[in-house]
Amino acid sequence: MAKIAIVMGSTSDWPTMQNAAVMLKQFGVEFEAQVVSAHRTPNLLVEFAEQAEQNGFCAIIAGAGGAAHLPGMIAAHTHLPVFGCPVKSKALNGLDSLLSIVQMPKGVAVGTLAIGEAGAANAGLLAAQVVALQDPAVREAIIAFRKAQTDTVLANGKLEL
Ligand code: RP5
Repeated sequence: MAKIAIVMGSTSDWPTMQNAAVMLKQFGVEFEAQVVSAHRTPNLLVEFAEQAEQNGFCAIIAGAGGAAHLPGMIAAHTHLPVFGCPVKSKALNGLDSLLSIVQMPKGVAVGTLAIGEAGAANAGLLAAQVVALQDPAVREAIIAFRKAQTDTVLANGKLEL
């Protein structure tokens, strides 16, 4: 089965990025998570991105905060789909992370998710949807998850005082 890579700029991003991992695990999608920093380990970034496909990954989830160059730089070194997760920064609440990730130049694509935990979880969901294109078990798991979510909302949607 194709694996998903989850990379992040720092161990401090893991509480956010583990939401992507939880989502992938829920759908039975294999993943590996590791720290790869655009600024602190630039050579590792290039090595990781260039070897990602031959290492069995079919998509990459990349999360970073502040001057969040990781997703864009990874996308620059691979043709695999890259999903960028803006991690909430202390100084600017993640707006800096979002703008750093989303404003890619034409010709190098990063699919940018929302700031914080919801974005990371949705990156996991999107990556699972990529895997589901080739994997019927993952496809069924995603369809069941979406149905259960809808049923829960419909069952609890009536509000009273
Ligand atoms: C970024 O700087 C990381 O992605 C992290 O969000 C932020 C802060 O990193 P630490 O100083 O907590 O290691 O590169």
